[in-house]
Amino acid sequence: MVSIAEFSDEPIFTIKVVCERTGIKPVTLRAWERRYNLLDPSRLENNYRLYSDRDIQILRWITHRLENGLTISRAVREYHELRLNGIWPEALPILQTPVLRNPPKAAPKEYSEQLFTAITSHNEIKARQIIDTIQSVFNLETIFFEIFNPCLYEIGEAWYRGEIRIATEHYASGFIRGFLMNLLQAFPVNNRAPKLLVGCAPEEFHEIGPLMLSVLLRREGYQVEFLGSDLPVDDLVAYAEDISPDMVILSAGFEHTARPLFQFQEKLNKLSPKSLFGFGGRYFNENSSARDAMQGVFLGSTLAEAIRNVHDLMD
Ligand code: B12
Repeated sequence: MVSIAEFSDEPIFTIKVVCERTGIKPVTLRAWERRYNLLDPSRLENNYRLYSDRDIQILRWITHRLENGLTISRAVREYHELRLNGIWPEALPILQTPVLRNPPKAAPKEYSEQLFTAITSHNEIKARQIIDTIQSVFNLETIFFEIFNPCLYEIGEAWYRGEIRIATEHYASGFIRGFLMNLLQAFPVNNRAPKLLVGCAPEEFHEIGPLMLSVLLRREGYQVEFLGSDLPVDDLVAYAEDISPDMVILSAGFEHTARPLFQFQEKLNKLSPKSLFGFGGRYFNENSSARDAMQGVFLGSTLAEAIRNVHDLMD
């Protein structure tokens, strides 16, 4: 993680370059400066503005807050408050630079099929190339929901029909899991944000759903710890007692993995301060009576819904 303070404050970039790199229109940038005292760029003799690398990082941080639904005045106020307390926000990973986006050459479905072919033929070089391409043209939601999920679904179906080996299915999930872990670690950890623990119910090994959720929640600015698969309930409660998370989020895909979760919220309620319990996953999507019977909050049948619900609960 890199603090914005670590970027150079030498004024070298014109407004044109800054706007290209941040995706902000010049007129908007000037308005933000005027109305909210956001930046104080140096001036050339002809009065042209000059910005630093640090200014660009500040603007990227601000636009990321806007993408998260904050108003500009609130985002700038948050930034100024941090600075008043002597804190520099963490820089966003370069991955998120909007100006890298090129128009896609094909629809997500097509990339999903290409990825399926590359992975099921164990062609890692091709799979890497596809990942590099999709990262430069699509946002994370498209990559997760429209490329990875259909690809994994097809892999599951092909495995079920006996068309691909178990080794291939493991290779596929390992490849995608690896990419998601790298992504998770590339996002800054925000120590001041609500703390969320995310993982799988006992004996549940399908961790890609909760891992995707962790990446998206960390991108939203939450302090997320991804704990992986097969978490024993009592150990998790003991860990929650140690670190007092705001919420523990667990995923279950089968009846037998969901069963131990029925007493989970009750166990969390004995802790002080209490932590919320959020749950989801294939089993709950398919069994409305189970999700109604469960104590805690069903976060939704999709990850996008889960993000919205976490926002509401954390507010
Ligand atoms: C990869 C994979 C595995 C890998 C997982 C590796 C890993 N590190 O994650 C391994 C090899 C371990 C595995 C094992 C098994 N698997 Co499997 N597996 C899959 C596969 C191919 C992809 C799963 C995946 O990651 N999908 C992508 C994610 C994002 O989707 P998702 O998990 O469905 O999650 C979505 C929602 O459920 C929700 N969600 C998920 N978690 C959460 C959490 C919260 C809080 C919220 C709000 C939402 C949410 O959001 C997601 C996006 O929409 C699926 C195929 C498929 N159709 O999904 C089969 C599949 C799920 N597996 C299946 C089976 C049968 C098994 C095994 C029983 C096989 C066996 N005989 O050993 C074991 C069970 C292991 C266990 N106890 O958990 C079946 C399940 C059938 C069923 N309905 O019961 C499937 C559907 C394959 C098939 N077509 O038959 N599997």
